[in-house]
Amino acid sequence: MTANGNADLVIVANRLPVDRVIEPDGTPRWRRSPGGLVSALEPVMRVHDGAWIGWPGGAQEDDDDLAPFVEDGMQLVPVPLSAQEVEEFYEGFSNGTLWPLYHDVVAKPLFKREWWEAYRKVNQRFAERAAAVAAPGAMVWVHDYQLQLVPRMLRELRPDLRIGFFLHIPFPPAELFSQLPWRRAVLEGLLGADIVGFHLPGGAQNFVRLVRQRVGHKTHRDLVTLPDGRQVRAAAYPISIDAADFEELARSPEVSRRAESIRAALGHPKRVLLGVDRLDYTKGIYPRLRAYAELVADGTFDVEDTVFVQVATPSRERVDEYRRMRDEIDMLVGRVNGDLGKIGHPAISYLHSSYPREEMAALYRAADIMVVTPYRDGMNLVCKEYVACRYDNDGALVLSEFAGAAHELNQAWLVNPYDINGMKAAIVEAANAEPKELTRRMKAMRKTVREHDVDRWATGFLEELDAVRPPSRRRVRRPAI
Ligand code: ADQ
Repeated sequence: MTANGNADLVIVANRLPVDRVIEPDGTPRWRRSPGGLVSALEPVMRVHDGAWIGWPGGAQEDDDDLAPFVEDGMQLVPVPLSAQEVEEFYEGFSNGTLWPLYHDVVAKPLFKREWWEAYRKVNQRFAERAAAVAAPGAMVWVHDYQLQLVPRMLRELRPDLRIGFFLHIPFPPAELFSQLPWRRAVLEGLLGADIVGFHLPGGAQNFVRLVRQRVGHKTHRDLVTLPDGRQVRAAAYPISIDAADFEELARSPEVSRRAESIRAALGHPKRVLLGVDRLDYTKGIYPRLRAYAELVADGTFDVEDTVFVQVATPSRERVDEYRRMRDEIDMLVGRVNGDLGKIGHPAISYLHSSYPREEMAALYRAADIMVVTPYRDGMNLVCKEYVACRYDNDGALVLSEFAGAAHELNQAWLVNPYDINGMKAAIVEAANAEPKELTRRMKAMRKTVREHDVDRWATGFLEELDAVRPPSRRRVRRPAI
């Protein structure tokens, strides 16, 4: 179907929606890794005869056979990375430079010239694969901070395409972005797209302002006009979850039973607080647990009837900053439980595991208060998942005002994660809220999450991209893959 360059819709993302696993006998196999993005895009991919281009994970040797293949009706095109590219493009420039820079410099970004070279080289490889599989005039949707140069590189190869880009993390203000030695190249990379999407209007405004200041193009509101007359639109498309699906899962008898057994295993506490995050320094896990520990230490909460369950899945463990942060949190939890826990009643139940969706839904059902306190987060889907699972309109959400989701879920108890006393006060208020108050807030948040689901996000973006006038189909160069 699409191996000859016939895909009408091409998704270009850092990762493929499958992982390459090696069987005990040494045979490689593909295992589906369904995430929100793939389930949202799957239906449109089928309608459009779609292809998905991405890194299959791991480091590939030159002789690894990574030919395109078809999985569940989707053409999957692996982009291999060498061990050095994983280190320099992925762990280095993507996660050691861009991730901290785009998240308020919560950690210090490292600017290394060899990382930038690897980033350019890998982005070029992604662009070439996309150019090879896209049909004439196709829509190509490029995702996230690892691939910001792809839109321009792709347009140079295939000016006939309609190209969209979506950034899943915040786009920083000019004062921070301007630190990047390669700032102009990144802005020009993004300007290769017809539509550049962000979670929030603020991200789009930061981008347009930077383009005006640093590239010198004309801008008007959300539109950039390039010297050749082409226009680029920068706008907000807040991502979401499959709310109906999560709710259905939460209502299932298995999940209800599992939620009860989680509470039983915790000793039938009066109150369960929950945090669920990738172990990342942007997520504000440390100040949240400190705030909670202070509430236990001063007697506001008693470990005999209250527990904080913190699920923190390790990620990016080869990046120094992540290893350091994991050690710090591990130490804090050890100290808090040592000082404040009682036999059979830890103050914090701390878990590094990754769970299937059913277990996540059961955890959300088991929790009275969900505490989501990132220092900065593009959107944050965990809080939306919690809301989707609270079909009884109960449960409280304590949410950082620096998560993109705070713009939609403003009935949550909004907190500043840098203000420990403020966080403590909000947690206590949420814990003591009247059922009527909880219902009022949760009902409003549930309406938002139901009405703005991930399907609306994906189709909304693609409809606008589809409406972009296809450029002339001159100079179609399609390199072989
Ligand atoms: P993330 O930083 O990964 O995403 P988030 O939006 O919260 O953050 O998504 C995490 C996802 O992983 C959720 O669907 C959650 O259920 C799941 N998850 C977390 N811990 C888990 C565990 N232990 N087991 C199983 N599943 C777990 C980036 C940006 C966000 C943005 C998203 C989407 O940083 O700001 O919302 O992309 O654009």
